[in-house]
Amino acid sequence: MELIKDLPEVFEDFAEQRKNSFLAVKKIKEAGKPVVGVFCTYLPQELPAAMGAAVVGLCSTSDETVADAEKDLPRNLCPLIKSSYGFAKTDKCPFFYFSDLIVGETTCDGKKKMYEYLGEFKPVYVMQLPNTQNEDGYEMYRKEIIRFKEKLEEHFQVEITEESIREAIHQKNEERKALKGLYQLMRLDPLPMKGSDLFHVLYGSTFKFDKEQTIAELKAIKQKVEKEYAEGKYLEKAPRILITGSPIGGGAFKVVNLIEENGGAVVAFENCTGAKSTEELVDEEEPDVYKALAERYLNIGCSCMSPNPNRFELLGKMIEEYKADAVIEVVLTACHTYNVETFGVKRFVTEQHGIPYMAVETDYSNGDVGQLNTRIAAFLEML
Ligand code: BJ8
Repeated sequence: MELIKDLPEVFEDFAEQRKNSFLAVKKIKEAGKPVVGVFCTYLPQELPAAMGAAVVGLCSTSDETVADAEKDLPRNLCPLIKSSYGFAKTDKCPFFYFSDLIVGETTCDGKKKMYEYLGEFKPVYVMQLPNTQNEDGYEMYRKEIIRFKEKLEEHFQVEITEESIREAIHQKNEERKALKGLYQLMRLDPLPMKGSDLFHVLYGSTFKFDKEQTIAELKAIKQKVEKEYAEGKYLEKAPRILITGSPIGGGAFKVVNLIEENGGAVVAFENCTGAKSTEELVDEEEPDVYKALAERYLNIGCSCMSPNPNRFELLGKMIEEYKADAVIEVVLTACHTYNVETFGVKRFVTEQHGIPYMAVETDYSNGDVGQLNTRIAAFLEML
């Protein structure tokens, strides 16, 4: 595939992709294709994909409906949870509206309790996610994955064959490789593109429904970036910042913008939407397809796991690979698991890797932009 548009325009298109997909999802519905709404990286998307469903991410990232949510939910709750609930309650999100089934997982306490109320607006199915990555946990999640497959079969009156799951695994792996191929360009120093542009592509691609085309597009973007780099188009040298923590699309993305506005270069995203959801492939050689899915998905190093060694392993690997000068952790307000983990992450980053670390707690509003700006500017100045 050859990219007709220039890179800035391509990045702009991806930044608008979520909104642009509203119409696409309507068309998918009209064509009689099922739509499955999902919340979390732990969900094996290969299963709905294997029955030909479109999978849409529902984690709402704006504070537009937070006030509506706060009429029912506590104010002191993670904005991602309030926003998700608010969009469902007010029916303002087309992805919620068109979802035939919404699937959540028992990740953090706030989210799993919110799903109980969400079930009053929409058909909701909850996967029981173990909180520990040990032998029993993998076996339990394997069973949960089979239970989820059976739920899909019953709900949509379809049969999901093992062959179709294998095909979906292969396609998802190809998508992961294409995403990884693109973000790994950020190992280069000086950088070939802005971290914010990269993020828009990573985030925007989750709202593209034609996966073959998306894979081809991602590969084409990579080629174009590489070509321009070889021709001498790259960014000026700047302190290289690695982002970790809670998911950061939408309202919380202000942190990335502030880092770049203050002269920092965001080189990598360890959190969901970045490497956490992409780095590891599903083993296509494993004879037991459900075991392969359980091992890949339960391995994700989210702070809802206790202990959570895989997060530290990935983070350490990325600090080295992307030659990070510092780590900034973004914690969504009232996200207790990530917040508690900042203590361990700080020690890991500063003591084991010898680079500075800062955690910022924020929500989807713009109320703290001034204060964040001051802190980020001071942090970058110190580097
Ligand atoms: S795998 S990061 S998408 S749970 S909702 S834990 S921010 S208090 S989103 Fe997540 Fe899956 Fe983990 Fe990724 Fe905190 Fe808010 Fe909970 Fe959250």
